Amino acid sequence: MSTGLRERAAAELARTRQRSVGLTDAVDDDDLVRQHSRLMSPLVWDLAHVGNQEELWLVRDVGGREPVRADIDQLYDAFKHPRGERPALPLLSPAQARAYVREVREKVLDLLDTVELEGRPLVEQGFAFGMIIQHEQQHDETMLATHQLRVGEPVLVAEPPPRSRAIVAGEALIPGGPFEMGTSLEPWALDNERPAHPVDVPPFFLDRAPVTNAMYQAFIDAGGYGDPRWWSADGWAHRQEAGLSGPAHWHGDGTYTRFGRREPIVGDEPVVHVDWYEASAYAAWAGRRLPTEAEWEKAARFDPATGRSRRFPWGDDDPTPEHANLGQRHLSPAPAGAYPAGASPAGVHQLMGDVWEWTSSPLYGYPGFRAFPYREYSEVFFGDDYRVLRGGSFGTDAAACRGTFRNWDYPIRRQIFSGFRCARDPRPGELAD
Ligand code: AVJ
Ligand code: FE
Repeated sequence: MSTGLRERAAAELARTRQRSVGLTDAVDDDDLVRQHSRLMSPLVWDLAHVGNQEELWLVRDVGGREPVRADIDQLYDAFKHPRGERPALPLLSPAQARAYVREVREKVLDLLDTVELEGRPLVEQGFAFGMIIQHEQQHDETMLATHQLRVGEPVLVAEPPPRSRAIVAGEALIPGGPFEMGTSLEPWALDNERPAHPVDVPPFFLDRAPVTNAMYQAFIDAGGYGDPRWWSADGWAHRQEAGLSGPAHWHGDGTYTRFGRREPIVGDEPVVHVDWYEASAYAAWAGRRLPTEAEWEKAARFDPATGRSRRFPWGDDDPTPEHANLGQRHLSPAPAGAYPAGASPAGVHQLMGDVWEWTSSPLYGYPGFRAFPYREYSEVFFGDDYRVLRGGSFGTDAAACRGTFRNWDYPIRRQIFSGFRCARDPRPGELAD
């Protein structure tokens, strides 16, 4: 690994830790050890879990060093204890967790300068460091979701998102034909994004912006939550059992609560905190459907000028604040039209950032998938139980998101920053010229 890569890894580790510290220093110790929702861990669990994964992979495996705290591995193994059980475990206290993650990090920075990094797939191009940076960033988004569920005085502050700078409405035609899905080259891509493979995607239309709060309100006003015609059988059963009447955190009077602040709903911002059933019901009501995962990725990556799949809708450059609402710079999605520089060649906006976008697809491995470096990152989740989300949210860091990145959750979940956009097939004769 070159000096450049080592420096980049060190810088990304430091930048990431700053966010973890910000999210955990924002509340007091009582708040850190408390469970704000059965769906979430206490924040102090996330913090020590991040340190434990870093210890397992970087200190012990890559570095070949002695364990820092082998006795706590099972407490922070996400598969040993479901989230609901975590507050009752003999967890490290906030002070102990902070000291633990600092000690692990010191060892990692020490070994990063000197460790042999050739000849092992785990370390080639700094993969293990990239994996651990992304893991911490993923938990930073999880911790942000916990903050959204937390009851109490607001503690997080950020600049408001940029205003709309372009009118973005209607749909774009994505041309039919094969494109390359996934990646074999992106150095820090995770196992489920690999390998690159051709997929034939027939022509389809995709919304140029995510579905907004005003659009979603029209579905509510039209009685969408009371009409089983728009819902699948499972979706309708869940809507009734859970008593859903609108997105999570909406109060039904034109306001919602964001990170402890009750505010008027902004009509042109993408709707967030809807589950897959709600997104699918909206689409059915609108005479549309959710895009498949392959359609979403083709819209986000395919460059018709060259026939090549790029890293992002705007090209191969890493995201900047001009391209996308990522990285917790803002504490909400930005209005449709806020990121003209991030649009795709076909004129599809805000595919990256703002809200995770539900697709119709369940999570499976690509042809030729190989679990790496551990089955529990993604392979154990393959199957029909989960749906794939794409594109990242305002809470997702650029290091943990790209055109190939795949997220997933159960179709009933909406504690994540989940929204959607709609697609449709061409009507008969519509594309004939
Ligand atoms: C890829 C976001 C579904 O948070 O459950 C974190 C990421 N994996 N620690 C999750 C993850 C292990 C994962 N998601
Ligand atoms: Fe984890």
